[in-house]
Amino acid sequence: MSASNTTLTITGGEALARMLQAHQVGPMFGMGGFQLLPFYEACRALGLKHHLINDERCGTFAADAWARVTNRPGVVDATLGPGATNLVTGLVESLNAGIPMVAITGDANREHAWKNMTQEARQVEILRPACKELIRVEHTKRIPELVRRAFAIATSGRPGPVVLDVPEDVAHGEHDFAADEIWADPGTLMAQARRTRPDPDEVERAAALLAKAKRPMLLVGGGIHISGAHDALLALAEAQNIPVAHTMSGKGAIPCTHRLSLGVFGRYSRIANDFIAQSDLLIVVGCKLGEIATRRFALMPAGVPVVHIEIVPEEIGRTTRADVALAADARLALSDLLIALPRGALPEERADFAGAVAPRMAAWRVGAADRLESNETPINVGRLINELNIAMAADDILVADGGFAGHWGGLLFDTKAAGRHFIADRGFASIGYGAPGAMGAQMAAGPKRRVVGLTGDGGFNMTIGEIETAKRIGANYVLCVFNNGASGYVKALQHAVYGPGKYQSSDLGETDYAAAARAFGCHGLRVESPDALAGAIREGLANTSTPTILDVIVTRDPARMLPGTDNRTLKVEKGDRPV
Ligand SMILES: Cc1ncc(C[n+]2csc(CCOP(=O)(O)OP(=O)(O)O)c2C)c(N)n1
Repeated sequence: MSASNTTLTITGGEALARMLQAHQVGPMFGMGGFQLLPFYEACRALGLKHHLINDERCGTFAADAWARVTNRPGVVDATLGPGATNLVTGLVESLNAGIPMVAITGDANREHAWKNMTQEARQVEILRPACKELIRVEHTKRIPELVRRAFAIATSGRPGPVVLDVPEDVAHGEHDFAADEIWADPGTLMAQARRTRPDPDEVERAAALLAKAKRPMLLVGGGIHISGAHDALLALAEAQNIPVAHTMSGKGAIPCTHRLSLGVFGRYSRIANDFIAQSDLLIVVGCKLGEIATRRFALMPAGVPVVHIEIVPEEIGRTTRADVALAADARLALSDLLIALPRGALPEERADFAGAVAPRMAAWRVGAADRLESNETPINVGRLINELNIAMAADDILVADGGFAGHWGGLLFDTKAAGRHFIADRGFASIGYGAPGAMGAQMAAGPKRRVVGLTGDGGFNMTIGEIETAKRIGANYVLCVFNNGASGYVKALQHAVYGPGKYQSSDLGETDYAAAARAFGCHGLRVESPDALAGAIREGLANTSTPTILDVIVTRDPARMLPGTDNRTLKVEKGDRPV
């Protein structure tokens, strides 16, 4: 009998599982309930990797980080009602950051829906604005078609999360599927799917502007990773001698150690904003030019032409006037631009402009040495990041939580190779991403590549239960907890805006996170002295049999917590140390 006329009489839940298998999904994260039980049973029977998480929000964070490492859709599931509503924060992270994800939610049996069914909520309405698309599955027999649609939407255009909302009767109901209905379109298994080229006339205009520009710059966002456009970017930057600045999500666009790397631009700039002020052409790549990138829309200099390469056409011109719109996939647009440029010598001033990058960065490092090499106790966070720079391999990945972890990590961590080696949840900047994000990234990276997570104590308090998951599933990352006994970012802002001592609801109790980690069966080390950092990090990186939690006691002085000036605070108190 050929596959085409074999009949599979299976539940909707099994059809879902078989379709996910056809899409070659990685580990799935979820927490079950009655509605999706047939899906769970099919995962078991088919041998799919599915992991119980302790909180659905953390499931979405883990799936999001997994997707950032692989560019393939992360998969998460939740039961109806509270399970579904717990997905919201993670879905919005992926939506805003353009990360492909498929989320499956159980929903009420339609025979009794809206008769005060237990745990019932208007979850479709709650979830719809939190995702790129919500697909309500009304017929068991349509599951193959709708799963394919979910992957096509998740991976194309600006990728994003797609929710498949599956009522109980659809998941439990049976249908006679023809075996050849279970298939996946190979073009939709990962981002960037369905690449588009820019308008050739616009490419010519961009090339003409670039050919005569004396001080051009590339400003790069997270789209560079989604597109996998690193080689095309480097080829253009090197051939044309163009300095590259990036957002936090765009870190790794080119290696931070590259002679053309200006580091982060926008609110957390070191030297990049100064170069932007001198530039005569800005080429923006895969970046929304939002609040942080533009220093609350005050950064982009008037009168300097902007070429905007962006996959979502309507994003162009949304915050910043664009002179040339390359509405396209970043990789194709960058390579088309390079091809369209005239051969021959570059304008003379280019060498001076690009040549100034490395000495300026070196000078900045000298100025920051008091933090990077600080011997103070409690530990200076700059010293911690510097020790990670020394200890981590080019292929390793740093995952940073909201709060100071993202801020300090985005600023000071040096990627040594192009690619997504720094993952921060800048789509929504929720605290609580660090631990589950490190788990998802470690699952994606495999045991040979090491993942280090950074989290604040507040963010860790939110999600500590997920170290139980990490231990159970073998996500043996190293997690550094910035133990400052505070909702530190908030306390530092209160200090800067209202003055010393004017703190409200920003202190946390003292907690021994190393002991807590040991209680979960993980390796836990408390690090109180800067001299102990290097050894503790090495010990964590060498431990591939359990997660390692480093409880790092960092500064408790709110005057010294911010690594740089935050432009929302009008006055910066004496003692703040802008980097
Ligand atoms: C879910 C969520 N709630 C509130 C905030 C606002 N917020 C930003 S940083 C911060 C402090 C976080 O404290 P902690 O996790 O201990 O990190 P620290 O800043 O001290 O390093 C808060 C509350 C947020 N980003 N996300």
